[in-house]
Amino acid sequence: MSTTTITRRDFLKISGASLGALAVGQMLPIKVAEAARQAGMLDANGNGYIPTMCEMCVWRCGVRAKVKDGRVVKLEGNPEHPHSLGNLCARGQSGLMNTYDPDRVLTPLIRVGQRGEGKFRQASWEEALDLVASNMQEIKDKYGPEAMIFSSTHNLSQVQFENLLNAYGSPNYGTQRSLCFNAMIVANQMTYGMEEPFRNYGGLKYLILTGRNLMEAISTSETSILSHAIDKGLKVVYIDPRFTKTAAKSADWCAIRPGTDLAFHLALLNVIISEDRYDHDFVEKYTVGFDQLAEEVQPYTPEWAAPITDIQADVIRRIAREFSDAAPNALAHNGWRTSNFENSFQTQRAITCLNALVGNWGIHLLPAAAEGAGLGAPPQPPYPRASAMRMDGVPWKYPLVPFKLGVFQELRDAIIAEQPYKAHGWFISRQNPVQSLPDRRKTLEAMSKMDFIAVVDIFLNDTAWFADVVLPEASYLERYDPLNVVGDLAFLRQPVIQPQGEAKSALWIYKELGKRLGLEDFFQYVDEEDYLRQQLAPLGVTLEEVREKGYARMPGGGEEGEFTWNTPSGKVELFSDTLNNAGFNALPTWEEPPRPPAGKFYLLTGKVGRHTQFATQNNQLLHKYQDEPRLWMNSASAKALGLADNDLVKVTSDVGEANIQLMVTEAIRPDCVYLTPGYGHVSKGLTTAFGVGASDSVLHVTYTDPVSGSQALSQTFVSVTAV
Ligand SMILES: Nc1nc2c(c(=O)[nH]1)N[C@H]1C(S)=C(S)[C@@H](COP(=O)(O)OP(=O)(O)OC[C@H]3O[C@@H](n4cnc5c(=O)[nH]c(N)nc54)[C@H](O)[C@@H]3O)O[C@H]1N2
Ligand SMILES: Nc1nc2c(c(=O)[nH]1)N[C@H]1C(S)=C(S)[C@@H](COP(=O)(O)OP(=O)(O)OC[C@H]3O[C@@H](n4cnc5c(=O)[nH]c(N)nc54)[C@H](O)[C@@H]3O)O[C@H]1N2
Ligand code: SF4
Ligand SMILES: [Mo]
Repeated sequence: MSTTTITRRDFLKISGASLGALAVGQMLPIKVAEAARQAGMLDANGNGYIPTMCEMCVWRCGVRAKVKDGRVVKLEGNPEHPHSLGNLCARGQSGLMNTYDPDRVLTPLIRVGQRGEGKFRQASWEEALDLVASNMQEIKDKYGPEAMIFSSTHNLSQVQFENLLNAYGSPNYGTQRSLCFNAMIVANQMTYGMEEPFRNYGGLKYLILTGRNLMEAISTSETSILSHAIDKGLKVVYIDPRFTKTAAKSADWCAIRPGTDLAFHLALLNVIISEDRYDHDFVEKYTVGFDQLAEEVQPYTPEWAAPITDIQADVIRRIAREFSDAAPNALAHNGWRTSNFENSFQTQRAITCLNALVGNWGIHLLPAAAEGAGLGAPPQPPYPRASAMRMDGVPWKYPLVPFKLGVFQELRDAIIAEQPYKAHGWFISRQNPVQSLPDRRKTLEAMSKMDFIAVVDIFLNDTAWFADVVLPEASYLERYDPLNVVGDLAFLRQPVIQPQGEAKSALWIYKELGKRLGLEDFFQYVDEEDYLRQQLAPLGVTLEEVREKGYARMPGGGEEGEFTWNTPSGKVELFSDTLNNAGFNALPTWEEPPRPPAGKFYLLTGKVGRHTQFATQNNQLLHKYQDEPRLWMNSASAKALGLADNDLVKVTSDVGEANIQLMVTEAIRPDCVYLTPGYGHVSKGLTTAFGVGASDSVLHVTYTDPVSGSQALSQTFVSVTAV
């Protein structure tokens, strides 16, 4: 067992019951407390509300944190935040338990046992930072900066993490994007010349959701807008092999065969074109390649698609007609992860074409605002040129994948293969690749090849468990982060309590590492507050003013020019020359997905409303209210296998196996099983989550779409047997 950090009793001593003995407000950051008092947010005893932002998922809803006697006692929604509109989801409300989790890492840790044994000793920041920096410098000197891998998942201080890796000079950067939405982004870029248009639900009458489980896989404002729109009569067609909470709120649920969403959408295109139901005006003025598309989809009739998708031909035809009848108030949602198959990219392309045919641009699809434009930034010199090729194959193997997206799973596999060269170090921040990459065995193998691994997290997560040094970040209620721009507002994350233990902000950690690596010119901010002041400079507001409301208004946009799509033709590209020139299908074309051999099931994954990814299972409140995960199996399949509800079963894929209890249900196709992601943690430093459930990442085989670099999780097939 680990000799980590601080015991539960120590924790209570510093943060819990004994706090009553402290002077009131003593645990509040002094400047924040001063400003809050002056603004009348805190009473004379230091109790009241401080505005900040949630970080329990990427939506970063506005929060009003209720503080009492120097502790956060409740989190409420900030009504002025456009994401939450005054509400917080179950995860957001439970956020204080992440901050007060007895498993928090509160001092830097240095490994003392074997890697993966979980034995660490506490260390000072000085020692831990020196150790990380000297290893990074040694790797750079011996093997070049490319031998150091960096990886992190979307967060507000990521801009400075990227600053560190770019200044250091490594081209090897892994993010969650290729595990998540590469197919959607690259398809949108090919058709529209932008990453993701904004979806406007105002006046929308008909919506097709393809594997976008918005009622559980929450996108705060969109989830609530959708919910209200359904109440007001929006008709939703939901396509998912599983009956989810979104299916329950939809007019139609089509239990599609996994991986065949492309056939369904091609058939919709076929009906709309062959029955002359498309918006001629929009197609002629604003698209290229319609004739080629019309020819391409000719064979894809509903009768052709029915046996492939298991959706009846008359249902497909009805949906196509209803969809086009509702034009332009019809929308095919581009989803994020669609079918989770290698052909998802073509499905995404088909979805973009469908939207063009009903002419919903400018009404239900709008260009998204540029992120963060208008804020100031610390000055810095240009980055050194990274001369080595990227290990993830961008662009030499994946010519259309933007550098920013990358192909993380390929990077991991290249580390194992030591191709095109050998990597020696890995710096991971705010990410849990041991859980989030498919095929855990491979991820652990890649980690075992490293001379050195450093992790920045708030917990000893499953990846930190295998690290040499763990650097503890202050929790989101204890730190500043760079501003977050949402629409025309820039929101502030400010500490509502002092960091516990020795935890520090990521802005501080990266700057300290930069200093030790001789890269101080890239980190020209004195501290977090100075960083924010530099960001706010062009806005003409002071940090003190922003603290009070929790946000600043961005300067009004300039004159809006006429909109054109940023594609080579300046139009919506139904036929894409870019795809053609790169040797890929320029039109959405049928690509047959693999099917499970007899006796095997498709293994489905998908979010649940009360957890975020692999990060919240240790939260004691969320843990209490979320049922322990079981493997969903259709009752007919269970019967055929002689299995009953709650039986312990063994799930076996080509790369791993896991034992888990069965949940017999009608809510899934007979040829599929489903497992909630985020369980089966390996770190014993997560004392609440450890030993609960099983990990689907152990089972997932690594498949990658050659066009977008997206992984394809539903392509993993498993057998299920009684234990
Ligand atoms: N509560 C909560 N909300 C979240 C998150 C979270 O962790 N927790 N994560 C956020 C993130 S990062 C993301 S990317 C989004 C993801 O949100 P979604 O895009 O909705 O993704 P998932 O929940 O992964 O999968 C959605 C559905 O796809 C279905 N599916 C699997 N294979 C197929 C197929 O072949 N065809 C079709 N049509 N459906 C299929 C699954 O059964 C599942 O119900 O959610 C975001 N919101
Ligand atoms: N099997 C399976 N695999 C999947 C998915 C799936 O549905 N099933 N979903 C995919 C998707 S859509 C995505 S986006 C990826 C996500 O994959 P990851 O990005 O790897 O997963 P997260 O769980 O978001 O990792 C976040 C880490 O940040 C830590 N953390 C939380 N708060 C803080 C903080 O304030 N500071 C710091 N430094 N750390 C913090 C948490 O402890 C956690 O270790 O996974 C992908 N992989
Ligand atoms: S959706 Fe929930 S977890 Fe995500 S930021 Fe909003 S309140 Fe927090
Ligand atoms: Mo994601």
